[in-house]
Amino acid sequence: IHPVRTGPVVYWMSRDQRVLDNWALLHALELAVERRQPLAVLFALTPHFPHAEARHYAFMLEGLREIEGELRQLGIPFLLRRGDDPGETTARYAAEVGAGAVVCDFSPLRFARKWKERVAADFPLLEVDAHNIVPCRVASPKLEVGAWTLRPKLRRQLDAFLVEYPPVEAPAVAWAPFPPAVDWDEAHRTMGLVGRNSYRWITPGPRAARQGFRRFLEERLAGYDKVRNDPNLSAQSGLSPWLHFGHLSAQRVAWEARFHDGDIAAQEAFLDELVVRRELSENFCNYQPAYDRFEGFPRWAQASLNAHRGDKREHLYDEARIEAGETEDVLWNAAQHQMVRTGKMHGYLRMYWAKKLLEWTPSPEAALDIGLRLNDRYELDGRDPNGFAGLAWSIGGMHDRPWFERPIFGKVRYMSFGGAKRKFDVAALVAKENAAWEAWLKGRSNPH
Ligand code: FAD
Ligand code: FO1
Repeated sequence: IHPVRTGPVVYWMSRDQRVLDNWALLHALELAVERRQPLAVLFALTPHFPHAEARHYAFMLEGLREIEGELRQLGIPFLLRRGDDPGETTARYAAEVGAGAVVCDFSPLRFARKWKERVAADFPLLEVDAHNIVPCRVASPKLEVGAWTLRPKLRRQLDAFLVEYPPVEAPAVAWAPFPPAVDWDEAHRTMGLVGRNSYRWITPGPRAARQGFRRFLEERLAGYDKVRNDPNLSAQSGLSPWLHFGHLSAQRVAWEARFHDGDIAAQEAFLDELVVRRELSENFCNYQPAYDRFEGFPRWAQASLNAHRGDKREHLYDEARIEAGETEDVLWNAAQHQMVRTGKMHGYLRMYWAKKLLEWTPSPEAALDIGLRLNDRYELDGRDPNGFAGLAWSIGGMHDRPWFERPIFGKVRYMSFGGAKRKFDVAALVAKENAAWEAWLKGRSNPH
């Protein structure tokens, strides 16, 4: 670990892509002011982000463009540097400007840790958990078994961390000379991106994220607890893409939702998802090195799935057929098409969708691999700890308890078509999605 040196401060932004409500940026600013140094914000863009597709990059770059503008108003330069390895890119930039310290945000994912090791080898690197309300390592020092073990720990610490953010102020020492503005058209071109954000239902960037959250708070939070599991209703918040890219701070969302007048049961249910479930996913990826493998499942689930490896599978589909959404299960196909078409599958369907993969593939390993690949390729909020935890929950009983033993699943909780029919109007969902899918396919083959 290198002590902070004399030299400019660099905030290496990666996961928390926003100016307001960002503890990592606030810390970098504080350091710069304290040491009478200028501050720059760097984003190290890699074309090799695992499973990221052009439409994810387009969404992200539009958000970054807004961020560059906000920073310029504060007199803070924003640099977009491209390179295969963000750790290398950042170390190179830090050397170029003679950085005294690099501040970065937190991610529990393997590749992000490796990037950081590269920077920390040569520079003082200060990591600030700007993504979680109770910082991941403070919330718990170990892998938690389930929401029931993490929840009381978070409750005890929440009042200390769920606070209002201070404002972001311009640094005292200006960066000179101020670097030229980013050429965003060139950035899109070099990443091979054609056009801008292609999602019709969501606008990228912190401003749209704050507006989207406000609308949810005023119009849809009441009743969330009762209807969030019905995929025919737009009852979920729709915040996950903005939370994933850091356009919106979970702490801001929790702070405002907690003090919003109205439906207490709805508030509690929403905060349980946003705070407990989300931070449980971070805990899983941070403390379970095998967060994307069978070996990361709890021991009872591994043993039980092992005992059922030889069970007969009624249908075995190859990945292409699964990806095309051409199985015998109309609900599953609708869920898959919803994900491919919109980049966001409803939360209830995600569980059903992942569990079916266990029935239709030769092994739990194959189910997990295909599930992660499709989730990350198609979900706008994919490539996130929530995805790793969601798949490990569905296929491997992570954060769940053993259920009654049955074929293939062993003691891992099972979900059936019949169960879905009892919860919501499956026929209506399938009809609606099929119509939307046909229209979408037509639009793709004839864009004009
Ligand atoms: P809301 O219901 O409005 O919830 C608000 C926020 O709470 C979400 O944005 C999210 O941050 C958090 N949250 C809600 N449910 C969960 C949950 N089960 N676990 C952790 N956090 C939760 N979420 C992702 O963000 N990215 C993924 O790639 C992802 N993949 C999943 C895969 C599977 C198989 C499963 C079962 C779940 C997955 N989830 C994932 C979790 C959850 O389904 C989504 O976060 C949620 O549907 C997003 O929609 P929303 O923002 O409208 O949710
Ligand atoms: N972060 C980066 O620092 N550089 C990137 O090039 C980058 C690309 C990217 C693409 C898709 C996506 O979903 C996220 C992306 N991120 C990128 C941000 C990313 O969320 C976090 O750095 C990781 O999730 C770490 O947890």
